[in-house]
Amino acid sequence: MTKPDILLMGPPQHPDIPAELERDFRLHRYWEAPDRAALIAQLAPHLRYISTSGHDGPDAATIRALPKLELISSFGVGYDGIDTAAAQAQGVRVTNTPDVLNDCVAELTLGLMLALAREIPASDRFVRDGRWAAGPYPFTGELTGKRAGILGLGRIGKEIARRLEVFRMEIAYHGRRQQEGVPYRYYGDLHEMAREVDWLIVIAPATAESRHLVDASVLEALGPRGHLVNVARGALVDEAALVEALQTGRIAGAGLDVFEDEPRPLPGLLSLPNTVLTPHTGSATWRTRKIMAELMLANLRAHLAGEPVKTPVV
Ligand code: 8YV
Repeated sequence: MTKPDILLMGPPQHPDIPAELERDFRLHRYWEAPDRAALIAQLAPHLRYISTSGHDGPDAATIRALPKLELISSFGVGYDGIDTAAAQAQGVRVTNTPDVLNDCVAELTLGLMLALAREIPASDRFVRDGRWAAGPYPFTGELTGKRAGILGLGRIGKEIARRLEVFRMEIAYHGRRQQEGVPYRYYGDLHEMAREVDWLIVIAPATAESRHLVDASVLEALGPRGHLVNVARGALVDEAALVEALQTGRIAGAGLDVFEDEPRPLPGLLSLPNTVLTPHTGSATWRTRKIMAELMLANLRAHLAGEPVKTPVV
C-alpha cells in the first residue's frame, strides 16, 4: 500500500520527527521546496495531512488550495501561525500539544526571573572578567516576598504560580474572566494589576485581541521598579514601547523568551543591560520536545487509524 503524503511546513522541532513521519507517510518539506506554489499544486489533488510547528502556517490560502486536507497536526501549544478559521470553514481538524510542556515553560520563566532579579548573567561576566578582586558585586534585588501578576492564568500560568508560591510571592492574575477555585487575586483591569505588582508575567495566547496588550501605558503602570517577563508570544508586547521603557528606566528590566519578529529581536533590546534574552527555548529540552513530538505524531496516527485525535483545537 502506498503511504499517504504529508507536508511538513517548517524545520522539525525535534530531530526524530522526519524519520518518524516517514514511517507512515511520504514526506514533503514545504520550507525547502524550490517552488512552493508548484509543490502545493502537485499535492492538491490528494494531500490529507500537514505537520507544522504552529509558527510556520499553513495560512488561509494554503488551506484553501488543498481541498482534500483532513488534519493539521501542530507541534506546540500555541497555534497562532495556523489559520484556524480557514481550517474550520473547510472541515479540517487542527491538533496541538498542550500540557506536556507546562513544567518546562514554567521552569524557564523562573529561570528568567531569577537571572534578572539576582543579575546572574551580569555577575557571571563580573567573575569571568576578573573584576571580583577589585571589590564585591553590588547588591541585587530578590524574588522572595515580591508581588507577581500573571497575564493569562492557563495551564502554564498555573504551573508558574505554583513555583512562585515557593518564593513566597504574592500572586495575582488578569484574564478575560475570574476563575473559580483559584486562590490568587483577580484583576479585571490589566493596568490596575500592573500598577500593583513588581513582576508582570505574560503567558496568554496570541490572538487578534491580545496583540500589543502590553503597550506603553501598561509598562508605565508597571513602573520603574517593575519587571516584565514574556514567555508567550512576542505579539502580546509592543516591543518598540518596551525598548523605550527600558532605555528610559520607566520599567526596571525584562526577561524575554519570545519576540515580535523571531529570530530577529529589536536591536535596541540587545544593547540593554537590564534584559535577559533567550531564543524561544521555553519548551526546548530533550525530554519535553520528545514528548511534544510523540503527541504530535500520536494525533496523526490516531487519525490514520480512524480513531479520534487526542488533542483537537478545531
Ligand atoms: C515551541 C511554543 O517552541 O508550544 C508553543 O506554543 O511556543 C514552543 O513550545 C514551538 O511551538 C515549537 O515550534
